[in-house]
Amino acid sequence: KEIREYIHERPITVVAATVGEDEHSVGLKEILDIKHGGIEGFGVKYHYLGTSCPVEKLVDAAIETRSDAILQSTIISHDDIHIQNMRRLNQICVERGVRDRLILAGGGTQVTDEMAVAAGLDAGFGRGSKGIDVASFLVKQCRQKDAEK
Ligand code: B12
Repeated sequence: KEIREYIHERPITVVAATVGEDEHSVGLKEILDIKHGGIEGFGVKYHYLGTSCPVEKLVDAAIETRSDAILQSTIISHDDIHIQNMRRLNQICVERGVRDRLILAGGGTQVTDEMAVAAGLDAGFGRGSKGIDVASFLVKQCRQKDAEK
C-alpha cells in the first residue's frame, strides 16, 4: 500500500532489457509484468526493450524517455559476461553524464547484490527476487534522490 501510494504521487518510469547476446526473458518479465506480481502492479511504468539489447541502447532509451531507472538482466554468466555488462552499464552512464540521476539495477540467476554494487550499480537481484523487492528498492532510491535535489 505504501509503495502504491508513493508511486501514485510521484510516478516512476524505468527502461528494461536483457542485454548482450542473452535471449533469456522469463526472469525479467516476472519482475516487470503485472501478471507475475511485477512492478507494473505497483504503478511503475516500464519500457521493455526486449532481449539481446546493446547496453548503449538501454542507456539512450533511459535518457530519451526521462526514466528514473535502468533494469538490466543478464542470465548467461560464461566468462563473467554478466559482471562485464553491469560494469559497462555503469561506465556508459558515467561517460554520458547521467549516472547521478539514474538508478541502476542488475539482475539474473547468478547476480548478487554485492556483485552488482562492486560493478558500480545501485543494487543486484538474484534468483527468487520478486517485483515487490524491486518496487520497494525503487521507491527508497527515488525518495533519497529527491531529498538530495
Ligand atoms: C528457459 C531457458 C532457456 C530458454 C529461454 C526462453 C526465454 N524466453 O527466456 C532458451 C531455450 C531460449 C534458452 C537458450 C539458451 N540457454 Co538457457 N536456460 C533456460 C532455463 C531452463 C530457465 C531460465 C529461466 O527462465 N528461469 C526462471 C526465471 C524466473 O529465473 P531467473 O531467470 O533467474 O530470474 C529471476 C532472478 O534471476 C531475477 N532476475 C532476472 N533478471 C533480472 C533483472 C532485474 C533488473 C531484476 C531486478 C531481477 C532479475 O528475478 C527473476 C525472478 O525471480 C535455465 C536453467 C535454469 N533452471 O535456470 C537455462 C540456462 C540459463 N540457459 C543456459 C544456456 C547455456 C543457454 C544457451 C547458451 C544454450 C545453447 N547452447 O544454445 C542458450 C542461449 C541463448 C541466448 N542467446 O540467450 C545456461 C546458462 C549457463 C550460464 N550460467 O551461463 C542455463 C543456466 C542452463 C544450464 N544449466 O546450463 N534457455
